Amino acid sequence: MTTDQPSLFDEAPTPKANDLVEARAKVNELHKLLNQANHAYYVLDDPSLPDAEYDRLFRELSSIESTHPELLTANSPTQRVGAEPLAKFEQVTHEVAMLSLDNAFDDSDMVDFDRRVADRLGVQEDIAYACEPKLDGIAVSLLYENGLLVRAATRGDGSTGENITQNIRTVASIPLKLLGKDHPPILEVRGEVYMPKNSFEALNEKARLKDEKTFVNPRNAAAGSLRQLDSKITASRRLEFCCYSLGRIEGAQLPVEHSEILAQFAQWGFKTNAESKVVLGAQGCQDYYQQLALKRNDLPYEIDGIVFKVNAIEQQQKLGFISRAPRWAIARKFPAQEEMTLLEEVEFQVGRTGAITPVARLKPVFVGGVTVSNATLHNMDEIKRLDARVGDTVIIRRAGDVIPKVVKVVLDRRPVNAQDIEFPKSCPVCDSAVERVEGEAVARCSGGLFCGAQRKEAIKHFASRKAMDIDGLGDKIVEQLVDENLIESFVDLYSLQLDDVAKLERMAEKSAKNLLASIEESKSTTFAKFLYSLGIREVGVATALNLQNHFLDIRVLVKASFEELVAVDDVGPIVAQHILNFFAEPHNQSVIDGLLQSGLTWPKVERKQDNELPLVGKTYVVTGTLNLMGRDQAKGYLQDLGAKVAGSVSAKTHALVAGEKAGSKLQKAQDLGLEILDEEAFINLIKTHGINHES
Ligand code: 5U1
Repeated sequence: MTTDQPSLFDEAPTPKANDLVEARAKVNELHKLLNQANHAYYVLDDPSLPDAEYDRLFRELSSIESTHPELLTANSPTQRVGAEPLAKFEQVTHEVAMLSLDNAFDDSDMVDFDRRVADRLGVQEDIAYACEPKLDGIAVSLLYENGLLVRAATRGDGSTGENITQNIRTVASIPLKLLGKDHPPILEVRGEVYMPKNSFEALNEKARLKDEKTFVNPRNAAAGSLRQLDSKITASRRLEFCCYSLGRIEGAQLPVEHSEILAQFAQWGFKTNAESKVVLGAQGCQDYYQQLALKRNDLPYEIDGIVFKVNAIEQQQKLGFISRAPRWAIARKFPAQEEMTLLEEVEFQVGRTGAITPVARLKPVFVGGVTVSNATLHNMDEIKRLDARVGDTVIIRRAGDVIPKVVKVVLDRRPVNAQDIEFPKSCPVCDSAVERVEGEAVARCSGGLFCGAQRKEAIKHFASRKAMDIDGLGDKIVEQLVDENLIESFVDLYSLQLDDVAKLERMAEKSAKNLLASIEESKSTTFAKFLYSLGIREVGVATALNLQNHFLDIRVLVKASFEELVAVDDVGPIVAQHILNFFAEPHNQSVIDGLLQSGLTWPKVERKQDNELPLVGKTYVVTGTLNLMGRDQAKGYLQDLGAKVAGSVSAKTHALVAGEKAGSKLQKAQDLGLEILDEEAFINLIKTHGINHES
């Protein structure tokens, strides 16, 4: 009989062997601690150790491994940094084929699917379906022997894939050693490796700065990162893994429902999708699809649809497969976010700050749920990087509500007469010289408010809701007023006469009167709104509020030095310089004087005492739709009470204000156990501190 207990008859260990025994025990303990910390950080999004402690344990393990190389194993937490580059990927035969999925494109496809399932099973009652988002990544299969990761493979053609074990070991959310207990001798887990949206943006931004090729979408970035022979490159990319099904199991049994199998996988340390849910019947599937469609843009990863699977494994087995797709699952697709179309023309638009942006005029194409005929090309560097020419076939991407952009040129389809795109040498609107600041990608018209385009944009900004909020002064009216030479700057708005306004196109006398009344009404404002409306570069609503609360008086602000400006919360050297430049410009000085002489006023701003800033030191995040106020208004109230308002939820967030249709931020706040205030609770909070949102 063998036992782990030392025998009385064992020879006494030599000091060296003793040292090794101790080192082995320490290595095992460090593996356990680091694996648990990794799981808490990357899978649960709930760090269990401070970074400094994690680093200390990691260094301790590395140091033991370098003194005792015999204790270094492939599954050590130190081995996630990548290994020696491979010459090529070996082929892997999948013992159980990796399936693909049939697609459903609309509600009726889903109803048909549900009917087929019920008919084949011969059941009358609603079928239970496990549903979850379909991640837009790369399918992989992970093989564990006795709880240790021994092989990872791509899907390939479903029967044969590529061995990408070295690369997969670098993905922090994949357990190298299963957590928990009762690990089957053989377990194959399948799921998707993907790149979260923020990692994708950061990776592309880095590539742009280095003038390198960018990835078209997060899926391509994930694929490109996984198919690297040098796993150190994979290690440098932030990939994640989410499991969605069993490949095979030997020597143990799993639960009898898909949703319970996923719960078991989570126990063993795998990330499963937080949005997963079991619903009943075709109606349940449709409701789930609608809910996820609303959340889609807020999720931290890209999805291209929803996967619905019959939840009972016994029913799955009865249903079986047709060719490579199971009869018990279907992918309900969302509208495509990328399409191909023709680049018909490039126009150059001049913005409020003079930035000249090339805009692609496209043959209209349906993408991301809308018809798109314009897309941004950002700047000249981007046009060069894409190598775009007029006449090219291009790929347009419209993800979420963001402006559609040209992400790729299909070079194979380039016609012989495709034309180079020339950047204008002078402003296309006012003919002033074009300036390009060293190191900046943006070229600007130097005409300032002499340029009609900049003037129009400045006035539109001045009148906008978060600025002077002039009801009825829409973009078209501003354009007419400038084109008819009725106004040159926003000061002139305050001397407009009824006759001037009434002669504009499609302007009835009543509307003209209403517009003049709104202009008059806008004279009572706040210091912060006034500052924001001036359109100083990089001074948004939050910065304007900070400037107001710091300087209290415009006469003090316009004379502030660089040092005084950078002392304001969230004002860095660049913003401070923009503010200085703005107030130093004689034209801007006369605009400010003119506005004040026209009668613009605001209540005196008093310095708040510390006891009037009850939320000082607390960070809030506001998300979702609030019914009784805008999100900016809610943020303003929080700032008035001394709170900091952040854009994303983290362990440092004090509380989340969550309106309707709150998405991933709400989920994250719940996962982190943060305080969550609905609109009513938020209104009560500000009320207890003397703010009434109705007044
Ligand atoms: N979320 C999810 N994606 N996905 C892809 N589940 C899922 N299941 C799949 C595939 C190919 O296949 C199973 C039906 C085995």
